Amino acid sequence: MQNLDRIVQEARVDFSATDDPDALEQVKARYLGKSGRITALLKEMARLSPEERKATGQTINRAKEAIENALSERRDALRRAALERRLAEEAVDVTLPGRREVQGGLHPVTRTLERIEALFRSIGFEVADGPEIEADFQNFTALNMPEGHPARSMHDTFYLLDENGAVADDVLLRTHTSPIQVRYMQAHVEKYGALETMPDIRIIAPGRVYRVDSDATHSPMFHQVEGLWIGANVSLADLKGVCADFLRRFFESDDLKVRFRPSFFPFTEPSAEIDVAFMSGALEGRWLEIAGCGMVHPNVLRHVGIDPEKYTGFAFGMGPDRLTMLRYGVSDLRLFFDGDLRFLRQFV
Ligand code: 2U9
Repeated sequence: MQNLDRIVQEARVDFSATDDPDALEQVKARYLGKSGRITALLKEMARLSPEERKATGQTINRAKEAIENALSERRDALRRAALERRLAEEAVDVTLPGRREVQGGLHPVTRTLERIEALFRSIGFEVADGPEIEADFQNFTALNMPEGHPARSMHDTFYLLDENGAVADDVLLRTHTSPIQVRYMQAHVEKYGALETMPDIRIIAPGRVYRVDSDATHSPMFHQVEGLWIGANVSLADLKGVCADFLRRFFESDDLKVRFRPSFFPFTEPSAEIDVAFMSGALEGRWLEIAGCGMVHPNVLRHVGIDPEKYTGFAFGMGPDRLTMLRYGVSDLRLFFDGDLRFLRQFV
């Protein structure tokens, strides 16, 4: 069957000339499909005698098998070639150096804030929060700083513009975290004011504050943590105990010297500065001003609707930026806020 050998030979040539698997299936149809050449030969066998049909059938089937084998070899060859192409394309150079995981870390001031919060939580204080854009009442008036008070001047305070672009003198960036406590006290009075007695207020108020001030020890944005304890019998002795105990735990120094030096703040009376002295280390024996404190002024209590004849309380305030400078020996406050990673990475 000369003719059949030629067909098989042609199929082999056609298969090897085809590089695409889909096209290969179409080439296959030309030989083995419904109207393919082999199928046509098988159909023609109807005209043969039974003896001829048997012999011819065997020969055609051998040719068909040969074509099927050639087809499956070509399919395998194309599959292997595709796989090899993919492997070459997706090759990974395992000798390249790995990409290092970038190690992040908390900002040193955040660490100080978290430490302060944990220490106060451990003695039953709640951590309160509030808006950085404040109203005049909560930032100044309620804190016994009435109109005309120097702290309200535009030299000291960032005011915001109203919708006409004019300075809105009743909207400002909070200059201390005290308005957090004012708002907390107002909400507390709202909640318990109608009762015979109200539960104690025991909170700290950490956060960012803003003043028009900038040099090595002042930044226009800085942090404060203030604290407040209001109750029926809260005294100056409680103030001294809580503050001294906190400072000894914060600086991890049982023999830290703590002294209270009379001072003045509009929102407390009496008021005091708190100084500490370390008994060892680079700053040994030097008194450092570390915080301010006092008994909450009766006017402040009245402003939020608390009767100063029934309740008293103490407040304190400190600068966590300065505490961080002391703890890590940093001399310029601005380094904390420049975002220079060479500086910040030292604390990771
Ligand atoms: C209310 C009543 C009183 C908070 C207080 C200070 C004293 C104080 C400074 C320390 C360094 C601010 O961070 S600093 O610059 N603060 O000296 N702060 S008493 O008094 C309050 C707060 C809220 C309702």
